[in-house]
Amino acid sequence: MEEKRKIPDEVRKRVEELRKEIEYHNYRYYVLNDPVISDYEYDQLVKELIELERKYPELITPDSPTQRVGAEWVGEFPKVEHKIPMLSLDNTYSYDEIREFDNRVRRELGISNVEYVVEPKIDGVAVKLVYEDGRLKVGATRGNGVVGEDITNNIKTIRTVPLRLLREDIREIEVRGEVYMPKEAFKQLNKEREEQGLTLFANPRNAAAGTLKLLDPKEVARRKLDICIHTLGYAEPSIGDNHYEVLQRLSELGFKVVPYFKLCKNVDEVIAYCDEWADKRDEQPFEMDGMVIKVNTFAYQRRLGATSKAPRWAIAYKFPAQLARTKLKKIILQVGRTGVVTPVAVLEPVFIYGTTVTRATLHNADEIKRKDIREGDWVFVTKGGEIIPEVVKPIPELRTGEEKVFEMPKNCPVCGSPLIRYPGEVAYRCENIRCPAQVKGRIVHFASRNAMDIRGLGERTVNLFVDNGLLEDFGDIYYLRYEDIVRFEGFGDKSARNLLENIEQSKKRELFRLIFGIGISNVGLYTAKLLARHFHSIDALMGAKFDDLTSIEGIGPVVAQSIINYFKNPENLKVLDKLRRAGVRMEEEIKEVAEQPLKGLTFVFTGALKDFSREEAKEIVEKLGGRVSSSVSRKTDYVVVGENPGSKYQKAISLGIKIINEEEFKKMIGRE
Ligand code: 0OW
Repeated sequence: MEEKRKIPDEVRKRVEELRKEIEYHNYRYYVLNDPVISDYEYDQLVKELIELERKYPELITPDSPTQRVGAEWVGEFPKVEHKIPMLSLDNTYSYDEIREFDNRVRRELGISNVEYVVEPKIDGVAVKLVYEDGRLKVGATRGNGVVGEDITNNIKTIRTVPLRLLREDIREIEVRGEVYMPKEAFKQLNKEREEQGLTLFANPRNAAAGTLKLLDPKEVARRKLDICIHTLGYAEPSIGDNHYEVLQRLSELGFKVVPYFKLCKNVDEVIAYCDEWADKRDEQPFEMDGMVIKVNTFAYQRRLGATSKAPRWAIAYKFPAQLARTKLKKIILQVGRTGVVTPVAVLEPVFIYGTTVTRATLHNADEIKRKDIREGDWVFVTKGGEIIPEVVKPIPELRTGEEKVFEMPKNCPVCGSPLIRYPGEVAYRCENIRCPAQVKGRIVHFASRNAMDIRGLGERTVNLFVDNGLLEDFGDIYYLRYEDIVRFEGFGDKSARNLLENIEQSKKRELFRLIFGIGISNVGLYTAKLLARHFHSIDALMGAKFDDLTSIEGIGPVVAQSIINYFKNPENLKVLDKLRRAGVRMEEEIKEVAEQPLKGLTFVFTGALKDFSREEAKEIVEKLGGRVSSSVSRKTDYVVVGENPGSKYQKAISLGIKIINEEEFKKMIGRE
């Protein structure tokens, strides 16, 4: 066991003092742009700390200001699971859509007025920062929203990321923010790259994303990234019960929060502020593609919950993107799997935002009437960052009188059933559950990639099978026979067998895919995962009462009622029964979920553990799918530090390996 030398207390004290003081001056200089000491005095503090850490390397910790720019990383960035999913944002492109958002929010909350916070939407890369006892532990990308990449080493090089907070009474806190490359730094970087004959970055966002993925923190540090913190993930203890207050607390903790955030008493103030910003964005040092509008009160945010993609308590308002002009040839109607009828504009092909556009959404009949869009009109089309182009407005001056005013038909264009429009809704719906368009839409959804993922059962094949009476619902999929399939044009022996094999494989999919695939309204992918993790089987979900459902974090009353209604419908139960009889798995293999929480992770132990011998700890790690190594390398995921750690601890620090103590290790193995 390595002997641990005694370090004089006054050295420990001085090192701590220096770290706190340097961090504070960092904050004053980089975040507030308001230093209170000269650069020379600041440099003396850093020099003294470097000298003390050189003499006593065992005092070096990852959050020391001297550790901002670490060693080069080798191989893949480790994966990090987000305790709370990192959601993205739904977009709006007009003030009316902002009003619609406000109407929905107030309707769902059942209150007459809601306060919002409006802030610039910085065009960067979404990241999260996790602090424990005021020290930075992890910096990670959003990834797919559930699992991101650990890029702590690169995040630490951003001068406006505090390595330790200005207050240490915050036990645990996670914040979300946007890493961006300031316009000036972007221009400078592309100039350099041009001189070196390298490819140029298309925009600051791509430059920031590319930089964060670099393996060498020194190169990252050189590129002058910046960050704005905009959302609290969680804090223990709480730092406020509304967004506006929390942004102020975060700033006091040492974060650079998103600038120019404003508390708006109602939607009119929100729109006025967005309008004010539409032409102010060009003078900002950062790229911004719009504004973010958030319900201010956290209790209301919790009640509104989230969809699979985005919170229901926030939206982005995107500044109008570039417009293009073309002829609207005709308006066609698309009937979706939920029966919603969407008018779509068929356009003379037009090039916009890097693609040729021939279709654009008209959203709904109200929009067409409000904008007075007619078939045969010349129209302006926009295509923001989103992929769905939209018809913005007609050009009446170019009308010849031949144009046709659009009227929503009384009946479904596919099955002829009367179209219904519920009060307070803009959508027209075909309510005929047997409408071929809905039947097809439901089957395509059931077989889609995020649901049961049945390759070869896309829109074209589903249309063919439904039109030829092979499929009436997604339950029939599991009763398709080889001889039924092979007689169709385009299906040879091999493709028929492949399709049947893919269908057979899909019987064993994870439960969340089935819950998402059966198409319960308002249950998207994220909610399906919540429900699968909570109920573990379709039967348990079917038996859930309203209160069981709303007691789940992220499931609001609207979703709960949709689930109850779905399982009350005998048609749905009939189809579920077909699936069950065909052997489709209707429950989660609980053991699979629990079995391998440490799968693929490498641990090194140093120092004596209180509750485990080295052997026992090794055994537990291996039983849970992990691996134990005797030496620390870049491939090490965790170094578990017990009493009197040895040189492996230093090595872990110098390599920036994640260091956990015995308590944290016990939490990981479920022994807390
Ligand atoms: N880019 C931004 C920004 C912001 C969202 C995050 C999740 C719930 C609300 O400036 N100011 N505020 C939010 O709040 N998100 C932003 O960016 C989002 C994060 C993920 C995708 C967008 O970049």
